[in-house]
Amino acid sequence: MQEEIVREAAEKIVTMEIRGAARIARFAAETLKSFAESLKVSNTEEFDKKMKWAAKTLLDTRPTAVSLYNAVNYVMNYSGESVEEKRRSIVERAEQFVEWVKNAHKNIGKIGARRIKKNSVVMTHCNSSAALSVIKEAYRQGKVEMVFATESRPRRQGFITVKELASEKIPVTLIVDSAVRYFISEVDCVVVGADTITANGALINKIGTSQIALAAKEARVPFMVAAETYKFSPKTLFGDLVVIEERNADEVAPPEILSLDVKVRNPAFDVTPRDYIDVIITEIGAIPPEMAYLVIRERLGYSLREAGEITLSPKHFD
Ligand code: RUB
Repeated sequence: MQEEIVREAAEKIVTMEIRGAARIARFAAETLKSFAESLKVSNTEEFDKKMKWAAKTLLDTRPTAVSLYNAVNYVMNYSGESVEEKRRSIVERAEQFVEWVKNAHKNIGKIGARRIKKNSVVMTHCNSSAALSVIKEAYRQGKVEMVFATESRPRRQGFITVKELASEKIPVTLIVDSAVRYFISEVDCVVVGADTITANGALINKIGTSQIALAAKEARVPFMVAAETYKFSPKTLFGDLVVIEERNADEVAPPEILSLDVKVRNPAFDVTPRDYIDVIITEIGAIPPEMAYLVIRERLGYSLREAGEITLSPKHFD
């Protein structure tokens, strides 16, 4: 069954075998491509219907990272008169999106590294491929002395970060999330990734990010966000709020606690207002958070003028 390609991919995103906003986006684009390539249909209506189903199935996996929406939206804006033309268009668009991801990471590394001073101690949170591009490039340029990586409860993505840095011989210190303020005075700058940047420049990222931003502001430590332009949310321009995913209680507490009459809540992300952010490093430049609207307009093609007319869903899965 060709549908299995999509069901299996969705399962990998839900269970977090594939995780992190950029990886999820790239994987979704690649999945739509494989599904389109495998589809055996007799007419274009059937083709469109199946592609819409695949798009929706992928979108329903995790609600917070807008990169998933932007990836699916990009690929699903395919064109063509025949099944073969449509298929080719999807393959092309998916490949273009994957290139976007790869190039964005390279440029973000270069641009972000310029903002890091010599002999810096850098703090990061969770596991962000974009933030790590900056840190690794700055290290290559001899600017990073050491990295503090938070554990990032409950899923401990900090372990992935320390493994990745250690494998490149970058000095790294693992700390628990609650030790951030204890160590912040030893830090020269914070670099984190993004799941979503809203039209007003707020950051949505792994739970705990906003506490780090608060501690950084209090200690006057620059707080930098590494975010590719497909992390900016066109939907927020039209008033949509970002949905914060709440995951299962068993990620937080063991069975003996869950069996008690105790409520457990497990939000996966939080919101850092723009006042706490010094700069957002995108692949097209280092911008203040106040410029988020311009990125959405120039790079993603949505503008306020169109608010009355446009449909935010891509034309093929309305
Ligand atoms: C991952 C997370 C990352 C962003 C950015 O959350 O919050 O900081 O997704 O990562 P989860 P990247 O592990 O729950 O998916 O820069 O790789 O897109």
